[in-house]
Amino acid sequence: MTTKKPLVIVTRKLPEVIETRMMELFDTRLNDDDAPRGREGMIEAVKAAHVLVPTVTDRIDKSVLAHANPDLRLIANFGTGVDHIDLASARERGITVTNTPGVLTEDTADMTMALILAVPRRLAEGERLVRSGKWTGWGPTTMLGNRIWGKRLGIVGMGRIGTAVARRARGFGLSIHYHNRHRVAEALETELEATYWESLDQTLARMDIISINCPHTPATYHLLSARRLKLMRPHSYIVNTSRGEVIDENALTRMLRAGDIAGAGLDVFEHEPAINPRMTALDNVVLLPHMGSATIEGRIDMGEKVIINIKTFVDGHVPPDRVIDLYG
Ligand code: 8YV
Repeated sequence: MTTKKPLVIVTRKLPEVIETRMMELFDTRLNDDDAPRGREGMIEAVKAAHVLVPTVTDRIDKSVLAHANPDLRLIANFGTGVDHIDLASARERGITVTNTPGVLTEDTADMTMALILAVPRRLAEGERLVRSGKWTGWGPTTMLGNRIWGKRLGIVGMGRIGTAVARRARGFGLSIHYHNRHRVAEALETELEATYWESLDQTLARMDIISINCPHTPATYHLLSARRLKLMRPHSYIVNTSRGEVIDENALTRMLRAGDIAGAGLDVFEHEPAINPRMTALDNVVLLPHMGSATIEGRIDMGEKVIINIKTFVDGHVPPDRVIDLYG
């Protein structure tokens, strides 16, 4: 660091208590109008900052980092996923990257569970019907959805969030199945009465509901490819609160339109905020604007993690949430 108080550039508006604390601790430049900076804005930011605090809406690729100030030493991401940051380029430039794991696990798992309930039970469709004024009253065969209790939930990615989803889902009578790079600890499998599936193809072919809870990495881009999606059974549902890029969204849209799977609950999209208009036209989907972790408590916890990461780093220590580039 060249100055005692490093110049910290924050790309989006954060909760007030976090911004206030940052202003006290660092020479902080905020974004009061909260407009995403875009590529040119990001270039300007990396040219000036000693510490950059970006979010998922900032693309920090090789070409942006090529403009980085040599004193840019830390990218303290406000969020857990770091797929918008070119970790290899950051490493080459000696820039440390940190994230905010753990504090958004429970909130994201809640939203995942909400989608697991909402899609088979047609929650959003029912709400639209009431608001439309076209509801003519109760009927024994109207608005029938599918029972959740007793069905098989297949969790793809049994990390913190996947595990938290499993704990909730058990309370709703779902049986827990999972696919993961590694089998989880036996004690956890026992607690969750979870069945491990080594083959993703087999998982997709045998489940009633699939929940995507793995991160987006080069290895998981389009993990749910057109071929794999076709393995899912026509009565099955898919929920995604991870990253849109994990699913081939066009292939999923085609399958939903054709009735090749029963429905989808999506909080994330491949080209956010753009969404395939064919997807938004469908009734058998529940679509949310990337709000899985959007609670005020969660955002404050995330901000506190960012502050701790910056402070620790500036004080000359290894920050607690340093991201290790597994693909580097
Ligand atoms: C965040 C998320 O809101 O932390 C993540 O990876 O996906 C979200 O829940 C967002 O990414 C903040 O940058």
